[in-house]
Amino acid sequence: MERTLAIIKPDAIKHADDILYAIEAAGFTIIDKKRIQLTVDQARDFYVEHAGKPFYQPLTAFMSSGPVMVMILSRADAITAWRTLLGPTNSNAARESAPSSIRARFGTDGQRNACHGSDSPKSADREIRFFFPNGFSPAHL
Ligand code: YYY
Ligand code: MG
Repeated sequence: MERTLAIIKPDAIKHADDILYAIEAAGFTIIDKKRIQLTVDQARDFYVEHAGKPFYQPLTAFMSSGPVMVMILSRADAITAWRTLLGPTNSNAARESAPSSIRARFGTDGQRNACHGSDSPKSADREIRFFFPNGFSPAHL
């Protein structure tokens, strides 16, 4: 089993129940989850790979604009499977090429795209530690 980090972004928190249903229907186990609000500094740190790009400032403002749900998902091939379920980064493109994907169903545009998913084993490891530095604690689920 592989693990990945998922985030339900502020634009889609109102669809959290439907998104959680889609995650479980696709065979993922939710190992841990928590609802939090990021500070702008946490959002900048999380997305540091994009520092300097034109969308970095608006992205980090958006990500800290309201509550998010961060989750550790487990499944065979979880990183790729979750990225596939998400669909393309831009929700408008997702509606063209992957209409049943989460970004097609629940996202708005190229920034407000409903959910995040780690893009590699290295980033999954970093991102899980970023939000769950003390390891996961399934007792509260
Ligand atoms: O991994 P993924 O989320 O699919 O895309 P990234 O290229 O890593 O970009 C991270 C995040 O930034 C994306 O989910 C939306 C936002 N973004 C944007 O606002 N404008 C862009 N041109 C590209 C990405
Ligand atoms: Mg990315």
